[in-house]
Amino acid sequence: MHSGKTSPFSSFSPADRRLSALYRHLEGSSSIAAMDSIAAAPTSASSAAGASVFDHVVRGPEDPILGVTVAYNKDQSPVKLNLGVGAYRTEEGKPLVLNVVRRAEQMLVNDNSRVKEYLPIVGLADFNKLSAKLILGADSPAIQENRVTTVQCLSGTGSLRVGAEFLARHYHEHTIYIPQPTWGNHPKVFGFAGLSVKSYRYYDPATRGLDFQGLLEDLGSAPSGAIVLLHACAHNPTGVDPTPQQWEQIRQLMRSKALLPFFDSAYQGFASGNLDADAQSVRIFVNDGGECLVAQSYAKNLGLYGERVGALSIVCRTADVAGRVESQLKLVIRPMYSNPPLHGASIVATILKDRNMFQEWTIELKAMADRIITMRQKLFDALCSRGTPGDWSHIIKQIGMFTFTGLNSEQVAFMTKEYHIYMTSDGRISMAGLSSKTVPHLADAIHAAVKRAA
Ligand code: PGU
Repeated sequence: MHSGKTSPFSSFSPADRRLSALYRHLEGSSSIAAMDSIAAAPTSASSAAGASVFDHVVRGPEDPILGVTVAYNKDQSPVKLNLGVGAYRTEEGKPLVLNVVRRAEQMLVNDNSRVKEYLPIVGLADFNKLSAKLILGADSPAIQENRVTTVQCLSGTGSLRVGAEFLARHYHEHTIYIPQPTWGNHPKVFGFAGLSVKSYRYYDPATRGLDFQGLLEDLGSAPSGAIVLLHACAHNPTGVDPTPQQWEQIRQLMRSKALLPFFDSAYQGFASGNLDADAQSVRIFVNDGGECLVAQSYAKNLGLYGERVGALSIVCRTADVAGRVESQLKLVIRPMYSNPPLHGASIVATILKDRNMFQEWTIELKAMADRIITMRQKLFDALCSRGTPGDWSHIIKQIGMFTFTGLNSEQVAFMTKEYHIYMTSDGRISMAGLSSKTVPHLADAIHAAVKRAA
């Protein structure tokens, strides 16, 4: 703790220790002001007529990612462009519902034998089995040996949170290392679950590539048994992934120190366009027989964003352990949301269990990944043709949904104000929100922002 500063949670009950842990993690960072406004202590109970018992509640800040869409929606300009949230758009700038998803939904609606009963606490059995196969591979020894427990959760975020809550209750080491930088919600998801969040070096702004040495050093000096969050592919926000050789080195180091891998797989299929290739990082860890956690999201790769479909798998040493772990996951889930929603998981199960529909999905997925790659090339070419100062080759080297442009928060603010282009203040742009029509506008904005600072 900083001297003389007490946590706003210090006078709270033990039940608020989670907030306190998160406060300590964030203290000294710019997020601390935000945390103060998440939970300010009440001054006095209000009983006077007319006064609200919530008078002490301060307005919280907008979310750094989802808040970009809020600001975008308020802008009246016809040229406005939202490159904030990682959500796929077509060449026409429209949200996309995959054909295969429409087809699955039709089948579900036409099937009058379907009912709306509650799912079990762990969700739809078919969905869970097929999700584990999708990420671990159909021939995974861990699946064949029944050592994997999979529970359906509320998309990627819910899967991470359920995994974090389980670890906070049942794992001996409460420190989780997350990459620097990472998806902005990670520290909050893990901190609110009661884990202590630390970071490991990941991205080198000088090379705009992986700080592999820094990563190895930081994980090498982590306490034995610590949890390590790894982005399975298409690292958010940097678009920088380790090579297969580097993954192997990371695996060796982590296994030698008994560090526990927790994979976040939010973009399987979006990095390379191939579902198996994008799962390789996870599979090399599972194939050595060791244990790990994997959070999967179907938001991006099946375009099921708002349906909130995801899964948490915990790969264990033995089937017996996996059974006991599952029994405890149920105790985490039951008081949180009782059991997960039916519709989205039914769509996914319908597609994954039908050979033709699965095939159709892979084609549509590849088309989305390819369009993003084309946008990278177009933006790169547009900046080259404008002679924009600087090396922009990282735009075509980076992987997945985002480009981490290297633009600073002032340049981003300028682009928003003058060009109505919305993006996160760390300079991340969602390439999936770009189209051939909007590339020139973005290139003009980047060019002006860079020239202005130069
Ligand atoms: N993990 C990573 C690495 C992500 O990028 C995201 C989504 C998630 C998990 C959570 O996705 P679910 O929708 O819960 O499955 N990140 C996007 C979407 C907006 C957001 O922040 O939730 C993004 O723009 O970073």
